[in-house]
Amino acid sequence: MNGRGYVCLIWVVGDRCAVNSYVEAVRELACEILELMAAGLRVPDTSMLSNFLRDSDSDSLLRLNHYPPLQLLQLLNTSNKIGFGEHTDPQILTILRSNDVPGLQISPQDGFWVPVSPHPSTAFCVNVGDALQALTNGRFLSVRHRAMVNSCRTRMSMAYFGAPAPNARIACPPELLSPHKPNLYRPFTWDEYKKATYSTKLGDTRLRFFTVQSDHDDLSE
Ligand SMILES: O=C(O)CCC(=O)C(=O)O
Repeated sequence: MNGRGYVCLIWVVGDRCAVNSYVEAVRELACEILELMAAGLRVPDTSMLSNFLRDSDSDSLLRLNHYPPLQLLQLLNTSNKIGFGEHTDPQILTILRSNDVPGLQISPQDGFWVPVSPHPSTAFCVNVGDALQALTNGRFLSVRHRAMVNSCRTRMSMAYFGAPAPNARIACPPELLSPHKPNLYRPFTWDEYKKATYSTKLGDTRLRFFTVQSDHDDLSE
């Protein structure tokens, strides 16, 4: 268990393990959603987003989260109700599924949190990640979210994070740019973005390092 009161396990997608067929199914779901998004944006190549996830070097991963109930945490002298602190997902698209214990909240605007009801047998929660925000020049926005612990029940969730390959170039296609909608983000590689992610705090907005205006920003500031 880590200091934030939850346990998390990470599988690097592509390893041989029992969860591979689940990962393949959710990757396919993520790809279909991305193809519909690309069609909705009228991008001529509708697989231009899903191709990042289909790449054999894709850096996608599956994370399993386990949030013990607050009652149990209090016995261990930790009473933090926040199981997973607020953040945006750095990747392209997240497909999240949980048991029937609520806890996920999204923040459409600063300081305002909306609970997301779990529907374990019927629904996935789909989050736009930072890389998709950059790829669509801000048309789809990366959603800030967090997970709260339940007072008496254990919450479990599993999140598939669809990501590009390390050397993939994240750049908005020219069809989405115009003099009225100039590029908001400079092109970057997924590797560069991951470095920015790991050198900042969980809740930081890392896309600000890649905005066109912040070309000269220093990550160490
Ligand atoms: O457990 C949840 O509902 C949220 C998990 C999450 O945000 C994450 O794993 O990045």
